[in-house]
Amino acid sequence: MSISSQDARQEGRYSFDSFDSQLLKRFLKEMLRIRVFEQRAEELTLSGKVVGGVHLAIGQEAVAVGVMMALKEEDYVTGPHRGHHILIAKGLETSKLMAELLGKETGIVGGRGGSMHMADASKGMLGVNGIVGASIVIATGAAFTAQYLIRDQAAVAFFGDGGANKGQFHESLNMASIFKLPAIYVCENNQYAVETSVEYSTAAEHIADRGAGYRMPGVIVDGLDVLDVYSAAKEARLRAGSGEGPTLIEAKTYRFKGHSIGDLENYRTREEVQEWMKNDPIIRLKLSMEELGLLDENGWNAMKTEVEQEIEAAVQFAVNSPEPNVETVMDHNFSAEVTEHA
Ligand SMILES: Cc1ncc(C[n+]2csc(CCOP(=O)(O)OP(=O)(O)O)c2C)c(N)n1
Repeated sequence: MSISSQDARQEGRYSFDSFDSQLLKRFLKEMLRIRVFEQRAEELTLSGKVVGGVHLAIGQEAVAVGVMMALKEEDYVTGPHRGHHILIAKGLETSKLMAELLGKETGIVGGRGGSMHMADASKGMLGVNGIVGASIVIATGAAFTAQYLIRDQAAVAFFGDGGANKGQFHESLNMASIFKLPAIYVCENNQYAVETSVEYSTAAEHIADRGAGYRMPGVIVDGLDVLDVYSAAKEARLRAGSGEGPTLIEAKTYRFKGHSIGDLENYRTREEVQEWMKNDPIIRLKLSMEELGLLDENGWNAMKTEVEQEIEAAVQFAVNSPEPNVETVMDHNFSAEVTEHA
């Protein structure tokens, strides 16, 4: 099910006029950076240069960008296995992310994590990871830390509709609510968990409806509309910062590509994919900006060229970087100290 931005505007959830053109250009450029990064990541994977599994978020760019633009830089973020869009929107360098994909020494975690295990705690990015549901628990812990240390920080968990059906979701939302933690739970409902559709796996009509069970707002946004996502995230961040507690945001979105590269996609029709692609979040914002005279052909081409050059430089950096030194292969994998209990 899709909710169009037309609906969002008619319902008065946001007004296009309240956004200045510079901010709109930033939304557009950030989404484009993610898209081009992902397209190159796909090519590199198909040509055998990438180590490990890769899950693309092409189509889901608006969720990460909309949420991140509403946050403070120091806020904590966690994400699931499908996380390139989240990492880029959080401000991690595309060159280090690309090098990590290729398993290189210069990668964001020294080439040890690959696509599914990237992090940079110095930037509040506590990591994406391959355990479905884990991002929810880690962000809840981070929100607890922020509250305990009386820091003006919020913690955001991104997870999929599959993640929302794990026990961790329920335990975390309950705890966050009773403690009024500064947490924001962002469910990227891209309609499938591997091959299982959300209609089959999920009893609730909307995952957002579960917010009521934990006495927190459950907000549905059009996940293909960056401004709708941003508006809801801004409100959630205000709630978190003013001690009102957590918010659950369900972004109705779609992954335009398969679950991972190589997925045969037998579980959905081409027509269904094409229908959703008509709402491509990048094209939609571009067209709206053009209609309003905020972007012209030259502006768009200049933006595209700049983004393509950045990502091409990231690819070159990654390709030309050294492999990790085999002597150090065990470093950073295990805790240096283990406390033994009797
Ligand atoms: C705890 C756990 N169970 C199962 C898996 C296998 N698995 C990997 S991705 C995935 C589906 C996740 O779906 P969703 O949360 O909707 O995210 P999406 O892939 O749609 O982005 C599953 C079941 C896993 N990685 N971790």
